Amino acid sequence: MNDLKKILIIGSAGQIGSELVLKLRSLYGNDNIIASDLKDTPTESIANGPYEKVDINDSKRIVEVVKKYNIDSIINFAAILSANGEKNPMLAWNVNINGYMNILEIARELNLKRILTPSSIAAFGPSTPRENTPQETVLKPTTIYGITKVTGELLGDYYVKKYGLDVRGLRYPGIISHETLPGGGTTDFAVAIYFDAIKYKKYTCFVSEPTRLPMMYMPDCLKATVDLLQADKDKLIHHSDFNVGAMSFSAGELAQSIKKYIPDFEIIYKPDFRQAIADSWPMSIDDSAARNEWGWKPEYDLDAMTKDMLSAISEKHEKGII
Ligand code: NAD
Ligand code: AKB
Repeated sequence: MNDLKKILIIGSAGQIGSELVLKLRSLYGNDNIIASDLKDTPTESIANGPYEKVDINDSKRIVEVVKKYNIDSIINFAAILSANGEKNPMLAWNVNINGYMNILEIARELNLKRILTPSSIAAFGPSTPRENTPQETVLKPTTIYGITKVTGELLGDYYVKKYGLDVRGLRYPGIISHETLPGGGTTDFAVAIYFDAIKYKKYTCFVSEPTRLPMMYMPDCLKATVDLLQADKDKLIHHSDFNVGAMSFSAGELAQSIKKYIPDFEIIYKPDFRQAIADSWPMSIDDSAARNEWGWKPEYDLDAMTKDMLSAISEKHEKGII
C-alpha cells in the first residue's frame, strides 16, 4: 500500500534516518521526502532533496514545516539513545516523550495520515524472558531510554484507540551499518568493532565476550521500516510495538566472524556501565506478530553481514574517508 504523498522525517541525520531518507526518496521521489534535524544545513548524504532545521520540542516550527510542504505523514527518528540517556535522563525524557507528544498532537490536530516512531528492544527489562522474547510480555525496563520507549508505545496505541490516528512502530534490535555512526547506544560496539578491525586489527569491547543481543543489518532495518510504513492498516492487530528480529550473537561470536576474514584480528574485553544495560535486554526475539501481520522476513545473517560490512569499510579506508 503506497498511499503516502509527502513524508517529513524528524531526526534524519542519525544512523538510521540518514539511510532511510535515501531509501524513501528512491521510492517516493526526492521532493516528497523532507529531511530534518537540529543542524542548520543537511549532512552531505541527505542533501539530494528538501531539508529543514526542526527541533522536535518546537511544535510551532513543526507545524510550519508540515504546512509548507503539505506533509501527510511523519517518521520520528529524533531520540536520545540508551547510553547517552543514562548520562542525561531529563534530556532523554524531553526529546523521546515530550517531543513525541508534540508529533502525536500535531498529527491529531492536522489530521495527518500516518505516524511511524521506532521503539527498541530497550523496552524490555531484566524481568522479561530473555530467550525468544514474546510480543506480549513484561515491560519493566531499567534505563530511562527503555522507560521512554515503553511510554512511547503506550502513547502511540492510545492515539490509535482514542483518536483513530494511524500510528505505527517497531522494536528495532541493535542496528549495524557503515554509513553513519550510531548515536550513543549500548549496541554501538557491534558497529565500532568492524571499523577498528579494518583500521587497527584490534578492538577493545565495552561488553563481555558472552554478551548476546538481537541485532539487524541496516538493509533489513530499512526493509522492515518501509514494509511496516506501507502495510495494509486493516491487517494490523498491533500498532506501535512490533517485535522485529533478524539475528542474535554474542560479542565473542561477532569477533569470530570477523576473524574468518581478518585472521590476526584481536579483541579484548573491558566492560563498562553499558554491560548492565546489555544484561537487562533480550538475547533473541520472537517476531511472529510482524511476520503474520505484515509479512516481515529478514535477509541477512551474521556471516553475510560481516562480509558486506568489511568490504564497505575497507573501501572507505582505502579511499582515506575513515
Ligand atoms: P541517532 O542517535 O543516530 O539519531 C537521532 C537523531 O535525532 C540525531 O541526528 C539527532 O541530531 C536527532 N535529534 C536529537 N534531538 C533532537 C531534537 N530535539 N529534535 C530533532 N532531532 C533531534 O539515532 P538512530 O540510531 O538513528 O535511531 C533512530 C530511532 O530508532 C530512535 O527512535 C531510536 O530509539 C530507534 N532505535 C535505534 C536503534 C539502533 O540500533 N540504531 C535500535 C533500536 C531503536
Ligand atoms: C541502543 O543501544 O541504545 C540502541 C537500541 C538497541 O535501542 N541501539
